[in-house]
Amino acid sequence: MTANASKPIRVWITPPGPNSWKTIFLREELGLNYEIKAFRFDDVKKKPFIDINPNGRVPAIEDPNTDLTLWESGAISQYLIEEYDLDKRLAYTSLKEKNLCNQWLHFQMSGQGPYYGVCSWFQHLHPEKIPSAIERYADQIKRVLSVLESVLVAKPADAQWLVGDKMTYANMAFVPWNFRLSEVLVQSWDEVWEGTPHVRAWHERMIELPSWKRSMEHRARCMDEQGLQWNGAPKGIETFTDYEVKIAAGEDTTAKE
Ligand SMILES: N[C@@H](CCC(=O)N[C@@H](CS)C(=O)NCC(=O)O)C(=O)O
Repeated sequence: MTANASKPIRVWITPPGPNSWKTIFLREELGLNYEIKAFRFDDVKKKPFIDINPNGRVPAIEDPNTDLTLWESGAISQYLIEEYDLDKRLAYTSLKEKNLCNQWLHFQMSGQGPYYGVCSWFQHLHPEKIPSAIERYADQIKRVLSVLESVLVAKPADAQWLVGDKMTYANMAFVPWNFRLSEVLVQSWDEVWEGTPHVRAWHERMIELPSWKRSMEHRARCMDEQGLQWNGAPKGIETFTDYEVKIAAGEDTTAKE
């Protein structure tokens, strides 16, 4: 049973980056009452948003039902599960499974998100191309994927989830960054999953969910409203390479991360 929020929970997002979509995905899967407050990436370190999150990063939420303002997507996931997923459809209450979900969420927050984010930065947005930096973080991504693979491969064929035998919020947390792997590594969809077929199958099961599809429809709409293409580049710029040239020339400071 989901205890629905009687007043909509406000979710502050900038549409291009992946972290906000972790929160939206969970809300969609729980069927929660929420509203998106989308604003431009250029304003992430400005008022009014820094009054919500002094760290100037999205997502952040304001829940009028509990009078709580919260930032850091991992903390938001745990709050939503605690407060609204009453029968723990996407979590466990048993000591072992509950803590293992927590472990995977921490791994996602400290191991997946930052490495993918930094790789993407050096790959696309850093004004100089530094191959050793790109290689370092691309290798870290491959390592994170291989950790996931080693766990999923050992699970029974009909229960390939990180913890127990069902999808939990911990699995869902990995989806938004893995969804961007082709862009981050600049490789085809088949190439990014080389050597990690169980991670690929796990990821592809989750992106087939209606809740993920709805989340991506919201992203498409928010990007469109801000004049951005799906990859984060402003409309009118043909390729990401052209966008990189503009960034390097200092013509665009709205780098999307
Ligand atoms: N650990 C944070 C990371 C959030 C984060 O880095 N969000 C990006 C967008 S995906 C952002 O707001 N970046 C702003 C900036 O780089 O100044 C979380 O998971 O909530």
